[in-house]
Amino acid sequence: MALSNDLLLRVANRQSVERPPVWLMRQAGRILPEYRALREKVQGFKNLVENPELVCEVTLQPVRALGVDAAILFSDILVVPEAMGLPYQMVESKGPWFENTIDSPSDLSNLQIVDPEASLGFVLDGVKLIKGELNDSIPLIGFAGAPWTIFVYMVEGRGSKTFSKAKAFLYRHPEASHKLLSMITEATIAYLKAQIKAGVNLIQLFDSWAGILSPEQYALFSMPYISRICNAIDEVPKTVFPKGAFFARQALSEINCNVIGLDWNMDIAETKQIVNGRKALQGNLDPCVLYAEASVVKSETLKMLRAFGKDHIANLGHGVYPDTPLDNVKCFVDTVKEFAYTGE
Ligand code: 1CP
Repeated sequence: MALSNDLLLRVANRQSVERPPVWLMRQAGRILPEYRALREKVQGFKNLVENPELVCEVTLQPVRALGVDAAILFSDILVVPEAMGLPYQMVESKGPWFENTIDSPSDLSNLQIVDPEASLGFVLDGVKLIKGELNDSIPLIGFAGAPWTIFVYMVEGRGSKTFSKAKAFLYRHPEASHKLLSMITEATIAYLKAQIKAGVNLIQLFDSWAGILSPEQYALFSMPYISRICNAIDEVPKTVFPKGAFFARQALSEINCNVIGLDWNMDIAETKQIVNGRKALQGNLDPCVLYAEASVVKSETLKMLRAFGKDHIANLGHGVYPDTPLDNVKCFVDTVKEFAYTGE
């Protein structure tokens, strides 16, 4: 079905557009007063994530409030390790916590193969409700964590400063690491295919902890699994966001994805040289620019748009921080929407 605003999909498919599409990572969340109000009523993050009606409502909040060019499914990457047999809790103002973790190769036998229709139905029902409400206005982005980032949570059991547990597992148990990464990859492919069947128009892989690996480890333990997922999915365009892995840009240009997401450490001109027109690019304004005065938000956004030129999806270099002034988020979105490519 044709969408009335398909800017995002056109850029992902390398078709021409009059201006870049814009959305923000973490646009559904604490920046919006209506999200904070709902979170006060609904006790616990998981009660939100596991309720399709609320998932739909929270997904649409930033679409209404900000007029962005895409909706992103409200969920979390952690639903996959949970479906594989490691339940998580979201501890208020601390973050995720897993009661059971993968401590040794023998723990892999506790993990299950995932049937998304059976164990992640709340996400798929949410997608169907969102698609109905969006009524073919803008695309819906589905997502999952990249296998390495999910591996980190399964081994560490929470966020970390050093990630030494997860990295130690790679060095001590390379074979079991590959086995676990393969299991996560298979679960992720099934999950993303189910999201696509339910209606998402593009998928994004979040490799949030990509940057803690050495280039050599990244080539061994992350890239092959991302590539396997991209090869398994040809129904919709695919974005890969390798946070912090500036060294992976060349290899990502050569795999079967459509868009590479950049963080703010990655220089735009240098990235364009490396990628050499093979992929569209997404990003990469420093989220902290949005704490500045509106005039600075505007000038920095325009500087970014001009540096990227065409084949660009405007976004931040990572998720928007919860205490960002909402007016500045709007200023960022509006600056992109008022921009027009001139005929270079
Ligand atoms: O109510 C709250 O404030 C809880 C905060 C919150 C939110 C709003 C969490 C806990 N997850 C989410 C939603 C979420 N998570 C989305 C929604 C869609 C949107 O972007 O608007 C998405 C895409 C995610 C994905 C996610 N979860 C990632 C990858 C993206 C990234 O930011 O790098 C990661 C690493 C997580 C784990 C997670 N979930 C929540 C927190 C606080 C964390 C990170 C904790 C850590 O540092 O390890």
